[in-house]
Amino acid sequence: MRKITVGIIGTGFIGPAHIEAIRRLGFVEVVAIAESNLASAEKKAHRLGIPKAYGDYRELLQDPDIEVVHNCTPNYLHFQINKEAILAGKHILSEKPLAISSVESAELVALAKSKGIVHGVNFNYRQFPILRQLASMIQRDDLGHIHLIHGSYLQDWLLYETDYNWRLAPEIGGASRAVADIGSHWCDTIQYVTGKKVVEVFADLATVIPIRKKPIHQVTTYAAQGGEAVDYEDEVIVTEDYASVLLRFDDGAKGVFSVSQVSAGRKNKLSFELNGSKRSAFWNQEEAEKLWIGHRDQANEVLLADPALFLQEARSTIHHPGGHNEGWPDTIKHMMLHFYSFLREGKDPLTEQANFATFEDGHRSMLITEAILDSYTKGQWVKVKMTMG
Ligand code: SOE
Repeated sequence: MRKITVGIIGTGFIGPAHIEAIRRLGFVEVVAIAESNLASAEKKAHRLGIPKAYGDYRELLQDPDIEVVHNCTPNYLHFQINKEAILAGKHILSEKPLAISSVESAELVALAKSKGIVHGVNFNYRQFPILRQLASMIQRDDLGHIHLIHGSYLQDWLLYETDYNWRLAPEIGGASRAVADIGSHWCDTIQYVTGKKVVEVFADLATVIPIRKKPIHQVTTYAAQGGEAVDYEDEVIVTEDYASVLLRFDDGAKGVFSVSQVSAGRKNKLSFELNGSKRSAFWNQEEAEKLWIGHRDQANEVLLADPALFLQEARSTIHHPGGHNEGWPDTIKHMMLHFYSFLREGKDPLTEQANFATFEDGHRSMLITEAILDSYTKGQWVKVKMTMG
């Protein structure tokens, strides 16, 4: 069987997670990687068992053996590489944020559509099977009308002043950090599960650690926690460690979420609660196999992820019996499975619904992030623009 061929650009924290997920599919093969220089690309390719290594992503884009490109580079490179990949006729799966501004992301949506390529953004949290189950329950009106949506996304990997990563620097990570990095995931997940859109925001932001000790040499995401020995210099930080955002949804529902990367003990706690006219639901990514369902007139329940307990329409998203829990890497595998099945089945991205986040979702996410920054600057409610590229 001929395999779909892939090139991965960028192999820091997330690139290897893409590679591992792709390898679990069986019908897709990673044939090349590109890094910022040849020596490091060759070293990584050797370690990961990948045949070709490029020291310049443009060489990878010109490789006729590659059909699909994954953009796993730092944020400031997303737009340029996504654009060049589309122009080179490759299908593309990009890391979030899709670009640095909504002007750029709108251009990418329009370009991708004009070339008819398949495009995806790695908003992986919506790929938890139990969230497909919750979305189906909501579609069946099990929760009733959802009035309130609240939650948070908390991490602690930037808690200390000596914690440093390229995401802290606006020229590499973009003007927003915690909101763009993890608030974007929270909003995508909520919108996917409820089917509602965020239309207006009121935000408060804070840089809890205004001066950090920046290592003289670059540190990979999460690597500082491994106790690497490093020399530091002081750097003024302008991107936010924390944000709280009031939300208005398109059907009148209200909500609020907080994000923080300085919350000791919270490793990757994306959680939310939905309060509907019949029931409530609560979910926490760190205990992803459990869905709490709240009642007023009977004992509350906890649904464990199990295909036998899922609604028919959610069953195909879960691949193991109950108790054989799926986690974060599995969501990336599900993302790849949906993306590559779409491609393998020859579906038309212009007319057929994708069951993964596309560039349109990536662009919508950019518009929400920009509205949040704008709201904080102005100290008022700001509407999320509706432009689609
Ligand atoms: C760092 O904050 C990060 O790795 C994000 O960039 C990811 O998207 C998130 O899934 C986990 O945390």
